[in-house]
Amino acid sequence: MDHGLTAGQHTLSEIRSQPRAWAAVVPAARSAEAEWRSFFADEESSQNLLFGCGSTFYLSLTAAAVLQAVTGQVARAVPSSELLFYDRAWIASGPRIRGLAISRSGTTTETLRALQALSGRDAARVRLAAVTCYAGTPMETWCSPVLVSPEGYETSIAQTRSFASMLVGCLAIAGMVSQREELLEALASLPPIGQHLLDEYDGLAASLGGDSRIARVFFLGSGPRYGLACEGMLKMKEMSLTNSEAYHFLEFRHGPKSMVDPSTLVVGLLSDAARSAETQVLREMKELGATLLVLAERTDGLEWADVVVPFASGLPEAARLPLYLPVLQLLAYHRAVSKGLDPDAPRNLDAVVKLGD
Ligand code: F1P
Repeated sequence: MDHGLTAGQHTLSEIRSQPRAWAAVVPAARSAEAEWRSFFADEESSQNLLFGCGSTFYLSLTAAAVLQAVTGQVARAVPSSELLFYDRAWIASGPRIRGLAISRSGTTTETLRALQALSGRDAARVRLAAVTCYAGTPMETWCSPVLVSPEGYETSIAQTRSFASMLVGCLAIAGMVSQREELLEALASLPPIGQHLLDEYDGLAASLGGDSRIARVFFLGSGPRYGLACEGMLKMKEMSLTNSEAYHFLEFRHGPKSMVDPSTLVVGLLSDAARSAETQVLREMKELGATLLVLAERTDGLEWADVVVPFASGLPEAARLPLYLPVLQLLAYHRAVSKGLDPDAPRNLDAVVKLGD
């Protein structure tokens, strides 16, 4: 298949322009600071449910982990469809419900139906808000406030700039609700660091992505990084049709490591809190023959890894989360192109899943 120079042009330009979208979403969130603080005001015990589909479910996993960690409020992430079919497994009967729907398009049927179902419960006990990339979508029927990532919109099917900018938006919401000014300031300082990662590590992503010895990829992440590991896995599948899976770091020893051999790439999204336990897992996988790509704030003590991407941001750990994304997205993009695939046209996929009646 020859796609000439145009294969993946939308995807690549969206990946490369994401720092601008990160910059734009922080003031957009802050322009409704009072509304977001009041939405999450904990005058009575409430459960926070964050939901979406595909990428935006994975974003919900990361955002819920951060929201609970910084606010102390209970927050769970759930696929939108689960709220439709198994609501009792996810929703407790006592506390009030705060639902945060996350959807790039604002038109995914399962997410709209989940909003409709939640709004049909005891209205006094349910409040709904949304994070999206488009204004004026059907989600706004049920949600207030709505954070629109001003430059998150995309032509591509696979989410890249949209996902990362909505992540920055969710982190800004967590920062506003917890009144952590240092988190908000750190988010505002992310764009040049993201730009540096895009410029500096594109070649590395191209050489690793073009390595034809690699047959499968595992993404490992703990805490809020697990949702990002899942998103890395999804990009690899959607764009490059590569077998890929995501695990919490130490879960990888409990069975999945049996798949590791010299045709395996293991991508480690290192944390600060669990760094030593996580690096131990990676070292063991190296001994089993895997190639290792490690993303971390610092490079010290990682000399044994094949490739290390250091952030060197000096930012608080929660603010660093978007920095894992550019290299993971470039890796999937370059692997797709090296396999002769067009990342702009993933097999069997539509940008939005719309269901009939
Ligand atoms: C979510 C989503 C994408 C996926 C696919 C279909 O849409 O599932 O994650 O890549 O293209 O849509 P949205 O609700 O966030 O718009």
